[in-house]
Amino acid sequence: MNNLLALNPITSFVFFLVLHHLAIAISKPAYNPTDSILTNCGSSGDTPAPDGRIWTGDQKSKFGPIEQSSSKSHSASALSQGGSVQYVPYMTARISQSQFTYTFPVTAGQKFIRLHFYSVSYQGGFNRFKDFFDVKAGPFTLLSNFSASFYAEARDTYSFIKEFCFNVAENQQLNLTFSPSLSKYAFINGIEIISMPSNLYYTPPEEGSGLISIGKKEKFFIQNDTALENMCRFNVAGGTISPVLDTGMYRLWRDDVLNLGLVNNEPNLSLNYSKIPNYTAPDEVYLSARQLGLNDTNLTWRVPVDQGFRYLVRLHFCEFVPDITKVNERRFDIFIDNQTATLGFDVIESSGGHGTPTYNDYIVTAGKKVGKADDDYRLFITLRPNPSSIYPDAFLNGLEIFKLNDSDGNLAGPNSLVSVPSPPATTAQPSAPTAKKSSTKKILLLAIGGSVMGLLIILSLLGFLVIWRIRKKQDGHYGSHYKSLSCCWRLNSAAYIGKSSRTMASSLPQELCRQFSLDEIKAATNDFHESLIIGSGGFGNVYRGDIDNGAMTVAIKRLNRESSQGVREFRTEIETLSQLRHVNLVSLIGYCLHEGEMVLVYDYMVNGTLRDHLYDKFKNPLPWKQRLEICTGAARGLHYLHAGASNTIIHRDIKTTNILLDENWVAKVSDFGLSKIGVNDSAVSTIVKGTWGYLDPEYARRHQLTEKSDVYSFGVVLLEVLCARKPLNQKLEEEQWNLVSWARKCIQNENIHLIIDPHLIGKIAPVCFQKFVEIAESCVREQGIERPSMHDVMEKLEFALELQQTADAEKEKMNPGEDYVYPQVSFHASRYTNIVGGFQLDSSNISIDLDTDTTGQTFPSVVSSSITSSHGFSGTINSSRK
Ligand SMILES: *[C@@H]1O[C@H](CO)[C@@H](O)[C@H](O)[C@H]1NC(C)=O
Ligand SMILES: *[C@@H]1O[C@H](CO)[C@@H](O)[C@H](O)[C@H]1NC(C)=O
Ligand SMILES: *[C@@H]1O[C@H](CO)[C@@H](O)[C@H](O)[C@H]1NC(C)=O
Ligand SMILES: *[C@@H]1O[C@H](CO)[C@@H](O)[C@H](O)[C@H]1NC(C)=O
Ligand SMILES: *[C@@H]1O[C@H](CO)[C@@H](O)[C@H](O)[C@H]1NC(C)=O
Ligand SMILES: *[C@@H]1O[C@H](CO)[C@@H](O)[C@H](O)[C@H]1NC(C)=O
Ligand SMILES: *[C@@H]1O[C@H](CO)[C@@H](O)[C@H](O)[C@H]1NC(C)=O
Ligand SMILES: *[C@@H]1O[C@H](CO)[C@@H](O)[C@H](O)[C@H]1NC(C)=O
Ligand SMILES: *[C@@H]1O[C@H](CO)[C@@H](O)[C@H](O)[C@H]1NC(C)=O
Ligand SMILES: *[C@H]1O[C@@H](CO)[C@H](O)[C@@H](O)[C@@H]1NC(C)=O
Repeated sequence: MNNLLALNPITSFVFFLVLHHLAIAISKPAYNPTDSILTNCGSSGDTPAPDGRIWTGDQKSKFGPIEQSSSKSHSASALSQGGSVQYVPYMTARISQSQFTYTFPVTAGQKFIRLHFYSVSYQGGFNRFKDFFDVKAGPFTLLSNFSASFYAEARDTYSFIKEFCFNVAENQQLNLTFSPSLSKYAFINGIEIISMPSNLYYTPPEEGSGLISIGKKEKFFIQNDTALENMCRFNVAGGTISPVLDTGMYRLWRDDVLNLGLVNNEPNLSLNYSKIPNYTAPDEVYLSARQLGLNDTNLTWRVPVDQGFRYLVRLHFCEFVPDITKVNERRFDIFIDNQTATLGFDVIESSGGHGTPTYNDYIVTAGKKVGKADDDYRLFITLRPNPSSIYPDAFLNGLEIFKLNDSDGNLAGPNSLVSVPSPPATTAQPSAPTAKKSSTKKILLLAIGGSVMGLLIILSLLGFLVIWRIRKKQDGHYGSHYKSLSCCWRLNSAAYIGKSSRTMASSLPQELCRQFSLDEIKAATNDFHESLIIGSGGFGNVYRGDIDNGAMTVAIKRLNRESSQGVREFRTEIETLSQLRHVNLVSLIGYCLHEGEMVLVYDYMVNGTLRDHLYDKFKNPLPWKQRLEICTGAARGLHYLHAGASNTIIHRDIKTTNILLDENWVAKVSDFGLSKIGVNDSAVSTIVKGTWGYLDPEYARRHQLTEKSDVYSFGVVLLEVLCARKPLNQKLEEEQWNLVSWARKCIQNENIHLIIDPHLIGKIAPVCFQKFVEIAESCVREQGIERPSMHDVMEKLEFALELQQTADAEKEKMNPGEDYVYPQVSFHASRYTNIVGGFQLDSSNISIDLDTDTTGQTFPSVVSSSITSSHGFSGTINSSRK
């Protein structure tokens, strides 16, 4: 377990927690699907997802797609990656303005079909909100006149999964056809087909079976001629269960997030599956329940559904409370859609015993098909104590709801109607997901999803890492296979950038994220020639170099020999870093480890550092909107490091020279994770690392590193972008040396508008200015606890950008083509009473990059500083330049 121990303590701890769940899932899922097809649409080759499953690209694949007309469908990459959406299968899509069909040669039987969508704009001019299409599977219409963008927008999300159940008869193929509406387009990011045990959701035809049909006498049978669509799947009161931890079918069980009743669980009880098969639901579903609170009269779940359809409602129960072992102790009534479903239900009576899981199925027709359909129809599931019960109580462990096809084979409900946010994204520039303020339809299901998704992704990433490490240990072949696979990620990201110079990459797949020889590196950098140095920092010099006979330009970072740690740690670290993929992170291509040289090879960023475009260098000043876009992008990258990656990564050295810009001016955070490589690990707790001027005062004081230290540094970046000033400039009056103290003072005095970059005067919409200053101010607060999370910063910046775009669009509408000027307004600080300047630093070992003179160069390693300050920074620094 050396690999595990090499990770930081927090991660190891979380690993430990997750491990024991995973061990069960890995060793022996209760069900093993015969078909398991994962298609990564618009992509080629095999790519692993964070949960360890391998997605296969649809290019040159045996499954299609088959085009109907001569105009072919495209493989396109998403133009943005918001929040913590997974790379696979979401970053590429199959996209087309004409019909295309996938044909899957599957075995006979009942299957899950999961369609994965990521609704953003795509390469090739496929803009968001321009998609409208039908999806058909055999005789069934799964989606009709469907717009993934509108659907996502109405649910405040970007990525979502539509899950269907479908029976494939003997010798039948499964055809999935995507047909765009006239002059619109259809797209799909991922298709998942997984077998399910027979009659898990379908009804066996035997006598005596058949489902209760609410309000009707006859029993109902879900037969092979029926298709289902999942509407919700809750692990009631138990937290989200990620697909890897399901019983083998990769179903996602969400937390029901109901603020009602009492939560009860018995995690160590061993269950007796004598009533239902053990693959029905994970044990966790049956070992947690929501029961009536003291003053509650009932438990009610309201699930949004489409009116007029028939639904299968499955309620999962298991009596696990130790004191309740007999019939009649907890007896309750069940109502569905305000109609009586079962009166006097008793779980022990029905299941046959304590600790024995069971479920009840009901068929209900939601509402009546009268006149206009209700856009916001909710199915009510209500449990109420039965008067004959010893304890007046009711409880539920799990809930699943499926929609059944109508008599025309249709499953599609009306589309979500929301207004398109203005202005629509029409630029060729990558326009990233922006914050949404209002949606006409707040949906329980996805409102829940949003809050849980992050955790889920972290969980599945962790799971993936664990699986990967375990498998690597057990099976060397898998390990090396994986390594070559992880290179595909790199391939995808090259495709994403979509420039001819980069697409070269596709001709050398296995060799990316690779190990370079020292000779190769020397050849690329002309033996580390000074003229090729493009930057330098605490870790060493950065060179520009051409590799593969000039086919590709890269940035080569040569780490200082003396600052580096052991070879094994270095390698472990690199493996971790090379798995971090995000549009707003600089990609690590490979490394070289030879004769004590440690070298990292990165994508080369044509437009250099953000700082280069702010001051000192004579370049065209960046327009305000572009600065906002860059800040938003950098915030996304940083948020991904904090929350979206396999474990929390604190950057520790956020500054404008570590935010790089590619040829499309997309911001890329660089140098993440290097703080771990660059210093001896044992010293981490005693040596404060960072860059002077960006350093979190709380961290400097207490030596406690948290994500909030990055937030502070990011706040400094925001101020730098707004004011085009260095964080520290001792050429100014003493009061102004430290940008943060000075800016805070100006904010307090409501004259921050007087110190902004002169190039920006008249260019910032007042509402946007207000928001931006508010964000920056909150980031650089004294106490970490008062600062927002990177997630909040990201969302607020997206909002600020939207405010600016809306204001610009209005100005443009009033005076097309003409220049416009915004009035200059001051920031109102009245709401910010806790703005105080100055802080104290004890004498401590501080190792910092001293970001000083006008060349933009930084000087490494300042050791032993003793600083006391009550107003901004002052004091003594015993610096030693190397
Ligand atoms: C599930 O039950 C089957 C038999 O019904 C058994 O063979 C299998 O080991 C069980 N799986 C788990 C994970 O308990
Ligand atoms: C439904 O299909 C499954 C597998 O495809 C088969 O085992 C089962 O017998 C079928 N049921 C009926 C009633 O035909
Ligand atoms: C598809 O949906 C859009 C928006 O909901 C609507 O304007 C359009 O008329 C619909 N088209 C069809 C063919 O139903
Ligand atoms: C599926 O598509 C293939 C190829 O287009 C066709 O031959 C086959 O008949 C289709 N199967 C079904 C069930 O529609
Ligand atoms: C469950 O078992 C674990 C150890 O196996 C123990 O630490 C934990 O306290 C137990 N939980 C309960 C609620 O008994
Ligand atoms: C329940 O109701 C009683 C009496 O009305 C009240 O005193 C008590 O605070 C309530 N408990 C809760 C948890 O609301
Ligand atoms: C369920 O409880 C809520 C609040 O306790 C109450 O308003 C509602 O009328 C109850 N519904 C039923 C069907 O008892
Ligand atoms: C069910 O009852 C609730 C109030 O108890 C109501 O809001 C809802 O509209 C009812 N649903 C139907 C289908 O009548
Ligand atoms: C499980 O439940 C069945 C039926 O109630 C019972 O016959 C069996 O003994 C139980 N098994 C265990 C291990 O308790
Ligand atoms: C789906 O619904 C069932 C009943 O629920 C019907 O019997 C099927 O005919 C229907 N399937 C199609 C393709 O219409």
